[in-house]
Amino acid sequence: MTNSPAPLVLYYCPGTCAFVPMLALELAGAQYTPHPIDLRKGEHKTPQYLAVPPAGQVPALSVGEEHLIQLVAIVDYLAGQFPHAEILPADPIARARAMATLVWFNSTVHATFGRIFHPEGCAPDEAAQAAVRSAATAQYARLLDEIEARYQAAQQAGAPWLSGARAGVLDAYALCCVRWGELVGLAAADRPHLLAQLRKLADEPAFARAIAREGLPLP
Ligand SMILES: N[C@@H](CCC(=O)N[C@@H](CS)C(=O)NCC(=O)O)C(=O)O
Repeated sequence: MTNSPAPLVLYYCPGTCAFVPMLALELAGAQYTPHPIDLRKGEHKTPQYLAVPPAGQVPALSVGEEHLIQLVAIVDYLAGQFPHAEILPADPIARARAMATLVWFNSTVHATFGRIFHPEGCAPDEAAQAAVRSAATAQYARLLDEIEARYQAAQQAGAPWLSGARAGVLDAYALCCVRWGELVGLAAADRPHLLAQLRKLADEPAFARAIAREGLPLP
């Protein structure tokens, strides 16, 4: 076990993108307290939680008295704090490439689900919301192709995982997005290669721990 200088508390909800920093903590062998926040019950909008990370979303990571939000920033913090775990590559170019993929998941693929699950944030009336959801769903279908293509490209370059030789945060984000796709009828079932690869994540010890903690099945 590796000790961080300050106690770490990860605020998460099973099935959300908080799985990505949870995986980073597990890769690091960090001591942390997982603090579940039930989004369906609205626990992320309670005054108690809003007082912790002002955004009212998961993930959030408390580091002693400090509160970090935004998945990319949390992963970057953990990568710096636990260099032995190689949460992000040490080589600057490889790290920049990994960050580019992490940001692509966060700002493009994940953001698409924001419009699928909450079109009311983009359009005032129901017809317009249906159009937003439909367009975003079609966009995710194309992005799912790209996720699969990125796995193929990685494997052609000799790496089994998006994160390289060992499965990591990029693969965790891919898993999250593929799971969300299932919820909107865009399962990866017709992509047997991608599905088989993601199912192998259960054999990776850090993933196995995070998956067990969430209590959710793989796609
Ligand atoms: N940009 C944020 C997005 C976080 C986010 O979208 N979290 C979702 C769960 S995956 C959430 O908390 N949704 C509830 C809400 O926004 O009210 C990040 O990268 O941390």
